[in-house]
Amino acid sequence: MLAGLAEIAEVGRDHRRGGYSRHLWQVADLELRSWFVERAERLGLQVETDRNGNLWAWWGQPGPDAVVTGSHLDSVPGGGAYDGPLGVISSLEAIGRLQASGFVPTRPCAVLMFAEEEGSRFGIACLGSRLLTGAIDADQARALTDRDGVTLAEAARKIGVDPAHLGVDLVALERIGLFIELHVEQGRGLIDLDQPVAVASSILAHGRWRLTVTGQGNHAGATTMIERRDPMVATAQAIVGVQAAALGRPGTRATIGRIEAIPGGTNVIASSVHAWLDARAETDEETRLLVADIAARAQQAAQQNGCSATLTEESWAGAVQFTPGLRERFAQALGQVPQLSTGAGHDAGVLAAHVPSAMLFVRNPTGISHAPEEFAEAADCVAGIDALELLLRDLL
Ligand code: HGY
Ligand code: MN
Ligand code: MN
Ligand code: MN
Repeated sequence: MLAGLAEIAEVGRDHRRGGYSRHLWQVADLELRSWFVERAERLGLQVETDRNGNLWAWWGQPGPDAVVTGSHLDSVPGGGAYDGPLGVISSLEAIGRLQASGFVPTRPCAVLMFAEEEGSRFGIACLGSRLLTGAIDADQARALTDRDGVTLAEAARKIGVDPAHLGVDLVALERIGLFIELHVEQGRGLIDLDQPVAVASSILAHGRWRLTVTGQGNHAGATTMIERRDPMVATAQAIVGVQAAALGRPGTRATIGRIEAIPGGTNVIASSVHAWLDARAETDEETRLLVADIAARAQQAAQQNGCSATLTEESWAGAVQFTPGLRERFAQALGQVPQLSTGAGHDAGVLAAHVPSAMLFVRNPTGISHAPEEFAEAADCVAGIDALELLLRDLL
């Protein structure tokens, strides 16, 4: 295992779910941030926090036209050890190697650690990069709430980030000449190709929606089965519809990974149910059609049970094609490296609309991600760092 991964191996371990739960500005995330600062300072890098809580570790003077590399340290609930941290650690390792070899960069360089990439606390993935680039409105972001009802503004203030300053940060953004994110692969692409490393070609369009099904809260014992308007049953049928809609549209993906019954009592027929939908497809259009299909099926399921349903968009990220010039340059510098599309979202995808961006993927032999089984062999992690170091040498 990489030394950096071993150093943080106990931070945010989730003994109930398995794996790691590292969520924005909560105990584990704050510990990881301190670790990042300490690790970067050991390399002589200057660390700063931008107005959105993203951390930048500068090798030399900040910007302009900097080569920026990095990823995130937060996780999904019960996530793996590699999604995010592998990119941050590989970036620090690659810079350490360049320094040790006496390499002198001709342009500025930074390691960037993005806040709330998974959206596990406030519901919107890539929140740090969306705020940085203005892809999310600052007022909308400030009002986001976590599961305990704490707003992003309150959480920011608590750890010393001024909520009034959250939002698009052109000064920070304009320092980035190009961005590279190394990431563990989250599917089976590199297993099938029998290769340790790939360059990313594209990211599927994806978004999150909230399905709210409303019925009539009532007593579980006193209400006959015929009398009920049970939103839990309607939601169960709607979820079967989610699967049917995606299966009927080849290449699309749709998931309900989280539901909440209100009020949530064993002997209470729920009054309403929230179910969060994650939907993805090759193109924006296909994703929209998939979601419209799901919405129609949910309406039907609600009606059959005397309930009503609404499907509300919570976030959206259009399909991304990574900067072709950069991809070609990387493919040339790295030799016979494959190019791979991904179904997972990334901060590099958000940045790609503003600055040349690229990604490297490292093989995941389990093909499983967002779960404790996510893995990368040490030799493949080293191959990833080798590739990143080579690219930094080329670009710096
Ligand atoms: O959900 C995603 O695609 C990513 O891992 N944030
Ligand atoms: Mn992830
Ligand atoms: Mn990630
Ligand atoms: Mn009672």
